[in-house]
Amino acid sequence: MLILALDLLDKRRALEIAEITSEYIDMIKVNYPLVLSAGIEIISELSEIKPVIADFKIADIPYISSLIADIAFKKGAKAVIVHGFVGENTVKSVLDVAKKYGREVYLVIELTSESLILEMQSDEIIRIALKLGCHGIIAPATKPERIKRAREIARNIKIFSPGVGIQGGEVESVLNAGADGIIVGRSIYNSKDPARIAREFRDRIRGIRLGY
Ligand code: NUP
Repeated sequence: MLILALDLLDKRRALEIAEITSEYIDMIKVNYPLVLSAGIEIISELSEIKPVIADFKIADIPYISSLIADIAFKKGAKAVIVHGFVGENTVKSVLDVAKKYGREVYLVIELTSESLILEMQSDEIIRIALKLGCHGIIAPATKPERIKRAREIARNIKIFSPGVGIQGGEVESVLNAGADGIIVGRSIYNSKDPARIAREFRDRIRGIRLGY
């Protein structure tokens, strides 16, 4: 599974990159930079091209978190990303909204960048994801050993990993550690030929899946 992280600020360029890579990607992840500059409607527009994950890293009190998730789902997002460190009540409030819409919730277990406190808590966050029935977790491609550990604890949950490419994560080590999908942004959209790079990532993923 290849997820495009579309962190562009220009709406037209974002839609263009989504279109030209759509053949090779499975989902599009949006984050604050694009949504704050292009407006929330971008979720609906991109959803016409590929399913959208709203990476709002929701980390607020349950009431506010459920409002944020509700807006994302109303605009058509297939999934939202929530910070696991907020604990069960907030995660549950988002899951309740997701159920209403038949959508998905992913928990960040720890960041690709330094995240000292999270590193001490990530096993517990995985347990929350399992206990409450989240659809998956976001685990760092820059720390394949953490993905491996997550896979050991959570056999039946999706693991998506950002941090491949510019941040140093490698497709092979991430997928071999047990991730189901990689999230790639700058390596694709900042390249001279985004469609070709997306296709290359797609082919590498397929190659690993087939054991080449
Ligand atoms: O731990 C995380 N690291 C990370 O980079 C959790 C994330 N959600 N991300 C997101 O993945 C980040 O916000 C960005 O949207 C994308 C990585 O983009 P790039 O480094 O491939 O350009």
